[in-house]
Amino acid sequence: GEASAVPAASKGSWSSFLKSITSFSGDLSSLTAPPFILSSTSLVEYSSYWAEHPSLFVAPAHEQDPAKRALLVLKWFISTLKQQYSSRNESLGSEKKPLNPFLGELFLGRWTDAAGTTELVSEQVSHHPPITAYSISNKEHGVRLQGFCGQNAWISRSLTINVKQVGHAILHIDAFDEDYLITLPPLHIEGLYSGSPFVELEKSTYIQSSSGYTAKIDYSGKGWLSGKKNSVTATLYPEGREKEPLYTIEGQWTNTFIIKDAKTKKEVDKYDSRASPTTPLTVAPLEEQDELESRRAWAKVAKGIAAGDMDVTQREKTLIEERQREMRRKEKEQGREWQRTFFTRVESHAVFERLAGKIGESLDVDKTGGIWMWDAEKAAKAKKPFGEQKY
Ligand code: HCR
Repeated sequence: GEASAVPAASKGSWSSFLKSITSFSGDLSSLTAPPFILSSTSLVEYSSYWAEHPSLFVAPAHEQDPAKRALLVLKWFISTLKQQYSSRNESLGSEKKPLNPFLGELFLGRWTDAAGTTELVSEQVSHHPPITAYSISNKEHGVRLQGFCGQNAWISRSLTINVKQVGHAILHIDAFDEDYLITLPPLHIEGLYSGSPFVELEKSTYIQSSSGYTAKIDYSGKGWLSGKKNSVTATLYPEGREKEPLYTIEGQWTNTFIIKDAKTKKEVDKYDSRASPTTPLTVAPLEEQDELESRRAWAKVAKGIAAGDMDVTQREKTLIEERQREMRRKEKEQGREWQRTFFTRVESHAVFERLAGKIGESLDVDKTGGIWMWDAEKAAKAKKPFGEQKY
């Protein structure tokens, strides 16, 4: 069979883990995985994957032609996939199980580079179901991304974890007062048997712009159409005219993809992830962080994981969980709800509704605990990252 990446001492716990998940379905955070597959990074940090190339993120704001602008949005989106879905394989050797964020957990930071300052605010807005909301903005270029997401999972017989993402993201470009609704790809986790899990994307997603363009992105892996892992193809077309594409994209989201003019079949642009280093995110030093900030809150757990000390890890995790349970109990008793720092639950979302209809997308508020919107008033009251105030 496959070569195993499971450390000798963990073979037993890995096979009982595999046995335990065969009947699993629902909330992935409830899985208890063996220590060697645990990551010390909280899921609330994953929102940062959207903008590790700030220059690609802001580029559409400077394109006058609306079709080319939509193409730049599509190019940026595909460039984020490698960060989102395969960066842990590169940095940690395989996909790992992230820490399960507590309600109210924050991850704040900024990228400073040629694109100026791009700010990240990520907040765990719901615990049951687990939902993360985020806002990423670059004021100088007038670009912001807002969204929220959660995951529903089930295991298939071949020991594959299937994950459906719930939620969406909306990119807004001030200069053109334009919105782009971005849907999130279904994925599955392969390599569980050999203890080296990795993500493959599947099916398709859309980017629908308020300016009348639709991008359809198709994902496939090894053994499928192209036979290559992490394959992606996409077309950009005027809304409602899928058969008349303006641009096509083909390649692998983990390394290169080529953009062609659909009529002339000539290459107009390409992207090579290996030639596009990411800008590191700056996060405040632990001692300056608020208690709700992820790395500060999980510091002791992270230390336990790094040291391979499961007693410390478990003890510190339990402390956080018990404190959370106590807070929920008090809130219930007093008939109030935890106040989110940056986001608010709303009844409807006009931009989403306007664009979603065009691509057959709908909101499933049961699965996302509501519709989560950036709340400018709350944000103004919240402290800012770095400088005199904390966040
Ligand atoms: C499924 C996953 C947690 C969720 C991660 C999400 C969907 C989160 C939102 C990001 O924008 C994109 C994203 C990327 C990740 O690939 C995806 C994770 C992959 C694995 C992880 C599981 C909870 C881990 C299961 C445990 C196994 C490895 C033993």
